[in-house]
Amino acid sequence: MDYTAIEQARAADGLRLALTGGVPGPWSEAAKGCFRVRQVNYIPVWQEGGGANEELVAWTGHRNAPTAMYNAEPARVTPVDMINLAQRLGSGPSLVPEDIDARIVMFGLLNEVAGENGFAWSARILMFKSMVDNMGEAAMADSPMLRDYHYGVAEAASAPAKIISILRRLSRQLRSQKEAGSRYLVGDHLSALDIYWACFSQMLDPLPPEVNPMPEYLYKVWGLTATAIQAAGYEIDPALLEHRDYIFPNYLQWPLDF
Ligand SMILES: N[C@@H](CCC(=O)N[C@@H](CS)C(=O)NCC(=O)O)C(=O)O
Repeated sequence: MDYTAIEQARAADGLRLALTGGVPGPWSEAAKGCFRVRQVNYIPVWQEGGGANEELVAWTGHRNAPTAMYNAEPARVTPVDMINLAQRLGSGPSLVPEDIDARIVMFGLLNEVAGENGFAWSARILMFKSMVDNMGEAAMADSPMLRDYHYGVAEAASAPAKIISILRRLSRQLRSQKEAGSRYLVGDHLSALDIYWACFSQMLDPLPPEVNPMPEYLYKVWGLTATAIQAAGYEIDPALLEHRDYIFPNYLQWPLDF
């Protein structure tokens, strides 16, 4: 991915997208996927994962990624923001089902996968727990990520059960969709939820380095999720991974580029 310097991006018009650089951060990757499917061009800007990102904060008001800046409009940051912006600016296939019930299920499951206290949020809490266990609380005290994503001992203790309940609900969704003859998580077309789950599944089972050349440490860190939920008696449903193995090569950047 060819990132543009912040100063230059800030002076430009159109869509500028701050993305966690050098890693396939699921929130950033899924936003990229939505703009790709809707055929929206953007200027990519590097966000340093875990860094203070002062220049970015001065421009957008946000430290983390993805942050979408469209012309002079306010910054957009959440998955729902990304989807709505891609829908508004783009012309590719719609990311949002027409059917109201499918749409409600799609946004509900999206929140479970990518929202605050959802699957990836809880997986990230487990990642922080391991960092605190290994390096000590004092060494992690200044980490902006522990602060921004509300790390705590109680949150870490409840994370595996939260993750498992979300994965079971996704499995149920895929099962009933399969029975209805669909490969997608809702309805019979691709939706934003398929993109989000494909990208977020990396925190359950990372894609291999041939198609996903991410740093070695992330394999270890993301592997913690599977270890924790397996220790709690959960076995990964292969259907969850078969889904993303279909979505990635058919709809998203493949191999990944970050
Ligand atoms: N802004 C998103 C959350 C995005 C998010 O969690 N981003 C993470 C993962 S890509 C991130 O930027 N991590 C690196 C950091 O915080 O520096 C939201 O409000 O839902």
